[in-house]
Amino acid sequence: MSSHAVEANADGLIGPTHSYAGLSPGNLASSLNKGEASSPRAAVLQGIDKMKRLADLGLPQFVLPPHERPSIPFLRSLGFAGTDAQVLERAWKDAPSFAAAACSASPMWAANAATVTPSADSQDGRVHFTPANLVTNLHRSLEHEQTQRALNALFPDASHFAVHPALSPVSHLADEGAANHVRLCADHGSEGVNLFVWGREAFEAWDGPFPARQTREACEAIMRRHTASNVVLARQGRAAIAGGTFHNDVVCVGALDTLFFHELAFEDLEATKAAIRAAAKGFEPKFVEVSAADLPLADAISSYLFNSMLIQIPGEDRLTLICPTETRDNPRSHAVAERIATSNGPIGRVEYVDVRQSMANGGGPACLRLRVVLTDEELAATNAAMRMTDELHARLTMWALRWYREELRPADLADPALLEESRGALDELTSILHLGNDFYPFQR
Ligand code: SUG
Repeated sequence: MSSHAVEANADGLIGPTHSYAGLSPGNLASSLNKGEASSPRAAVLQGIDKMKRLADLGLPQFVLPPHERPSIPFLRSLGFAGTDAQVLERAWKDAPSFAAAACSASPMWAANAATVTPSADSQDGRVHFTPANLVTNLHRSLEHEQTQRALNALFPDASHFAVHPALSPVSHLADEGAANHVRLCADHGSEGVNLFVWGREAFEAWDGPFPARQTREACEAIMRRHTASNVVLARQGRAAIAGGTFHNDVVCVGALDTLFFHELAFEDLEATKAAIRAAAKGFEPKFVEVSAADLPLADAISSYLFNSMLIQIPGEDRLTLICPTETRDNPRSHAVAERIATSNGPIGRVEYVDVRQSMANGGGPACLRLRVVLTDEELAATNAAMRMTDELHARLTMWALRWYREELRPADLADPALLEESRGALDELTSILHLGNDFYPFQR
């Protein structure tokens, strides 16, 4: 059965501690920019503007709130005691790597917030969410509980939505959410193909130079709990991971019947394509493949051509690819993007968006958003206060200008005034987004 459905986006609002701490081995941008000064204010404004742009194109757009950072509860769990300011000071003195992890604004990358199965693909007819445990990196492993809370706030109606807890936070079940999942379909409301991409097996002795962040078994567990139909499991290319592809969405994006990817994305490309074709019901998948000769992997990763949003603008026949401005700045990537748009294939247009602050940590336009396919009835059951409108855009802009610092150096993360500013910002945000006054640990 197929009903009318749309693809909504929920973007992570960038938090006041946005910084470059070099926390993610295998994510080359994060390592390269370690120690640089960041601009939390520019970052959050770029994110807010991107959300408005998508909303203006006619796609439902939601805001996922930042998490409480620095995470004082996490530092207390390590035995640091005293006032909150003392906890922070002692942690920076005795365990600086843990303190840095407690400060990361990484929940901004909502593609890693959860894996989503739309109701058209689940047996009980509900939309299923599993927050990603993100166990591979310490700073990201702190996210899933608050993410679950945020998803419950946005999707509160249990008759339409099932928000599961994260998988057990162990390396065997390492999960990075929707960044390793692609859904292809004839139209959003009909049954799709769920492509899960994994980097290693739970009990495999992994010997790659960089971590493989998703296990096959994590994908299988999610598929089972979501009762997802039509699943294709594909191994991520080992060479891609070794080259800096820490998530599949760095080299691959799909929408409707189209899969756009780099030739090194999958370990066995032909088998992956055959499995997708066999699983597709009522449509013929279209593959838009970019060769390493046209675009070396290193250029794909530094320019993030594939970490783009592939969307169908209402009323248009062909898809639009929304790339980061870095794609335009790289001559090879730019040439590929322009050729695709003029080649009469499924992608008819390329646009560029400035998310440079996030990009410097390896987070492009596609990293910042979680896609959620919703029927009209499900859309009506979401929390309307979290939906981007002109009014919310104006309010969030004023809010950011009031609370966010223009510049932040890594050493500033230890400043107790930053903790106070962050809490002030988040406290006000809970009333803007109607989250209640016990949404964050510091409010409880
Ligand atoms: O997990 N960077 C994130 C970027 C996530 C991008 N998401 C997707 N590709 N879907 C990560 O590696 C760096 C933070 C720092 O180094 O301060 C960081 O966490």
